[in-house]
Amino acid sequence: MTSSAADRSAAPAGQPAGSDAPQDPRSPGDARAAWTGAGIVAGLFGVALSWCAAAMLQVADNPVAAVAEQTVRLLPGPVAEFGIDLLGTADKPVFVVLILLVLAALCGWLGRLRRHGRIGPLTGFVVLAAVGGAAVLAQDGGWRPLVPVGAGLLGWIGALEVLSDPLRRTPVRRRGFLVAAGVLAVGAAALAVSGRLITGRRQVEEARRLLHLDGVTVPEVPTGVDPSAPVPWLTPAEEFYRIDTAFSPPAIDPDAWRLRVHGLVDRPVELSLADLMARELTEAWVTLSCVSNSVGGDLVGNAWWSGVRIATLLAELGVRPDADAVLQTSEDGWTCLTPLGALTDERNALLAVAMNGEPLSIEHGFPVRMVVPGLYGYVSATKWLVELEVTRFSDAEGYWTSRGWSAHGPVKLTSRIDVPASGETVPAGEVHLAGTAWQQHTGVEGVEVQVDGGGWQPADLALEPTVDSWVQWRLAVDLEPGEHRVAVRAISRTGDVQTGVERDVVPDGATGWHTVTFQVE
Ligand SMILES: Nc1nc2c(c(=O)[nH]1)N[C@H]1C(S)=C(S)[C@@H](COP(=O)(O)O)O[C@H]1N2
Ligand SMILES: [Mo]
Repeated sequence: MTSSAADRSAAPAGQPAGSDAPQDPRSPGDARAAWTGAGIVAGLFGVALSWCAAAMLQVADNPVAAVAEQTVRLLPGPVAEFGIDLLGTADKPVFVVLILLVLAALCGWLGRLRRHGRIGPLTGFVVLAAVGGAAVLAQDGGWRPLVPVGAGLLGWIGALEVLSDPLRRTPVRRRGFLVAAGVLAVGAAALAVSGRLITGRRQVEEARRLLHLDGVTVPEVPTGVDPSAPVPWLTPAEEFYRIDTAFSPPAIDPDAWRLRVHGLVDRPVELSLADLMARELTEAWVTLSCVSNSVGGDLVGNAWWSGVRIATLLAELGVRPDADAVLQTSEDGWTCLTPLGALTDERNALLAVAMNGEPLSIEHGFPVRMVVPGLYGYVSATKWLVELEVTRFSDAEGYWTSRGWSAHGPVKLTSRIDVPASGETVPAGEVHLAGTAWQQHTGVEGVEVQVDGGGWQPADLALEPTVDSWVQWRLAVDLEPGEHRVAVRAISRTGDVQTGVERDVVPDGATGWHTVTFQVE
């Protein structure tokens, strides 16, 4: 073809910087931007390639998710909590975007280094890949998760080679560069989309859809429950709060799932889902709440759970007398330690397979999770459960306990005002106050409301069918126009009055009365 002099005079790639590094004579700023762009596009391409490879190999965590997860693990506890507090349930997407931005910036810089030769960007990419490799190894172990990292590295190097070629010509081949960048960007998007389509999650969604769980019944909301309560009695799975450390929730094939029960027991076992379903099924209303819920917060939900009682199972296996705890491990390596007593007494501590009459959603622990009435989730409610080890508090530690949270996590007596909301304006006359209160497995006996610092008035409670779920309360009060302040407190079935002393969520749950201030006009 028309191989020009310019072609032949193009600097052989890989030569060190110097006179042969071509510059766009019209604008050095343009050239800089083009090299930065080349780095960023190459970066995106490599990330998309690794994500697609991870999906194809059904590796649970792609390298970016693994880096995100490991970074959070390395953060000091209070910093991680501050982040979760600040961002709430959006913490994970925000963090992943942050990591991608840092990566894009680094790749842009490596792109600029490419002007001066291959060694710089090559070293940079290898270092970045090493970070990703270390993160996936810390997650999963085994060689498989390393394949996507390798694919990403090759993607970075290859894409930058392709993009740097037109930029290194004299004169620079703008068109060639733009076409190559466009093709690679579209390729990256296509890889990302196909990764999404073939990810193991889709197959597991399908298996979940086809799964029939014998004996699981749809919830019948108890009569006596307030149907017009501002917060519904039953929390649908899609609205149920979600708290976990997983950047991509484990997608577990229900057929391949096994639960290993071992440790201080006479007869360790390994159970499949079919083994579990062959046992007697227990169903119950249980409210689940998070220790990180601040006063008035919404990290709490009530559901109809179906599952197998852990107490019966443990009794069959023969628990040794020196055991006092059970260490639970999830598919993604999260752990928590539960007092043995809470799993062997009369309460319905469950290996739950269904929530509100449906198999658990992937986000909420499919195929099997724990639900223990009366304990906060961080010490009891393991999702994607794969292992139970009967042990002793002196020999084991859970994920959050090793990060400064209390080893024991009994739920505190809590009440909340759901309407009116703080800052709301309501019409004068009879004002309807309503909310929820809970102390699972102890039960709520009464709820009292205080208006503008006056005396405590008893609220009406909707019938509570079990001590393991929340109660709904309401009270109508006559209020004059102006600003009003309402506080709430609960009284437990054991006669405790909810404390007004304000404490933070760390180490074992917040205390204090929920108070709202609103306008009446
Ligand atoms: N595998 C796993 N299980 C977990 C967690 C986790 O991070 N990983 N978080 C726990 C915490 S702190 C709470 S409050 C509950 C929340 O359950 P949900 O997301 O279904 O509401 O899950 C518990 N189970
Ligand atoms: Mo939690």
